[in-house]
Amino acid sequence: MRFNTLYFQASRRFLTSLAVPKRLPFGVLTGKDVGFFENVVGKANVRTQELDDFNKDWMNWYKGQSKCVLFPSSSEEVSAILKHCHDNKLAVVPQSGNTGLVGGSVPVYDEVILNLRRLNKNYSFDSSSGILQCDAGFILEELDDRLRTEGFMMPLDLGAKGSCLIGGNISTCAGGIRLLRYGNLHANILGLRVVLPDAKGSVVDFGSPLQKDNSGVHMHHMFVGSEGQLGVITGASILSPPAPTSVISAMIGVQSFAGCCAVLRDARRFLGEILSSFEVMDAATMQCLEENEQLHNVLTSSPNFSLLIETSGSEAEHDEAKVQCFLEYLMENEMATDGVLAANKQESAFMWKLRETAPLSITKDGYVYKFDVSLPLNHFYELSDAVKERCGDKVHRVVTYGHMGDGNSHLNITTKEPSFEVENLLYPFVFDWVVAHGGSISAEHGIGQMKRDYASAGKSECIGDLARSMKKVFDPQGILSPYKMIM
Ligand code: FAD
Ligand code: 2HG
Ligand code: ZN
Repeated sequence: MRFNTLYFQASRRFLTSLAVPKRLPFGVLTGKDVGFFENVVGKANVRTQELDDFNKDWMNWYKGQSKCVLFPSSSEEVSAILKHCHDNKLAVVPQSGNTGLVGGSVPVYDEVILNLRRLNKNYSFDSSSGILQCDAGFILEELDDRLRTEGFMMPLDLGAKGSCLIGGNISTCAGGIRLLRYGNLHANILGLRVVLPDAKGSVVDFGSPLQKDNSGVHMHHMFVGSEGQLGVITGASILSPPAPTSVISAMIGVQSFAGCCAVLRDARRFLGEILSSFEVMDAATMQCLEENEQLHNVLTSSPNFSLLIETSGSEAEHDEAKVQCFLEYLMENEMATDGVLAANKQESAFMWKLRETAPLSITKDGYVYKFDVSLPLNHFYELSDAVKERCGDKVHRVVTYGHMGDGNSHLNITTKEPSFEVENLLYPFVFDWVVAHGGSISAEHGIGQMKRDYASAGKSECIGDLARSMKKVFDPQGILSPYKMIM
């Protein structure tokens, strides 16, 4: 089997006006390579046909042309594969649940896809220390379910929890809806097993399964959020918090964004350590949920902003009294148009269904321009207003929801069809605006293919130079996930 290099052409439906980097002089997969891979992982775990699901991303924006997906089940197998790819200069893209939203998990050209979903054998948990050690291919929800049987939980939660894998979460430094309380993954990852794409396919344990370890440079943190640019994560030691025994959800209607900021300030004051989520959905989000999903707001005052808050604690009566008192304070001080406290798990689940269905509901409009930005709170919603003014009736909807408690806005602009005009209105306008207002162009989804051209926005040249030097150290042939975050 031999595939012609000239044939390869990157294909994407997103940001079509941006240039795609040329295919680099990597090797081209041969029958000999496929035979080698079959020897390493077994014939059944090498796939060379019907690869669309692996070549395409979740949003259906990017489509690579890989001719081969590998399903290793151990670090040793990953090591043998990466050593072979190093020696033959074959480019590789690590893939976990393929739920990423920036085109990072799919090939740009014909990279070999290293799918890690079979890497899910080793699992151990110490319920005294709360330290979990597991392979990187476990589904996030499965880990959470397992830990709950011992009174613990995963420190992160996100809408894609039923499909994403912990290795993918670590590689993207995924945020989600609990970050406000438990911190981002840098706070919870104690150690990582990583396989390097070097001449030995080195298997290295960075950090350790210990709470405290200052015996060297904390190199494991470099792999958290580095999107598979430096090595393939095959195992992790994670500090898991005890699961709360009392969880309370409530929704609060607010008329202005400044009012939402005041509610957040007072939520921190009233609810203190038990506040675990603070999410926002604007009126356009609610309208989209109604029109596209027939899901109706539990708040009846048709507010401009619907806030979803959650507390996680260990004393139900005490927590309920706190939340009740907080809601009464908001109403007495006319800070909220209305508020609803979930009376049971079903009501709470419905509130979260509203929030978690938002990313799906917008896709039903036709086409979505997606932004995931961090902004200081005083500029958080100003951006949405600026985009509304700029795009006017050229777009179908400007929808804003997100993790307001973390300063993370998910600004989504929908159109019926992809439009060059809208693309040119949004890019680079939004990124320039965000940088000029002290924000970050990627709060939690990463850079991938989507933001490659903007990755250096607001950063000094030195940072880019250092990142490229670092990549050379870990990935001397540059075979791991080329054309993405580090260019
Ligand atoms: P993939 O998409 O397969 O990969 C992501 C990146 O990591 C790619 O660059 C890939 O090459 C690399 N990679 C994967 N595995 C490894 C590995 N083992 N070693 C090295 N590199 C690797 N994200 C959030 O942060 N917060 C949210 O609230 C959130 N909600 C979402 C809701 C929905 C409905 C969807 C579809 C996505 C959401 N996401 C969210 C985005 C996505 O789920 C996260 O980025 C997630 O962490 C990706 O995990 P994954 O297993 O799907 O990884
Ligand atoms: C969320 O918080 C995800 O729901 C997806 O990060 C965000 O749809 C989005 O833009
Ligand atoms: Zn999010």
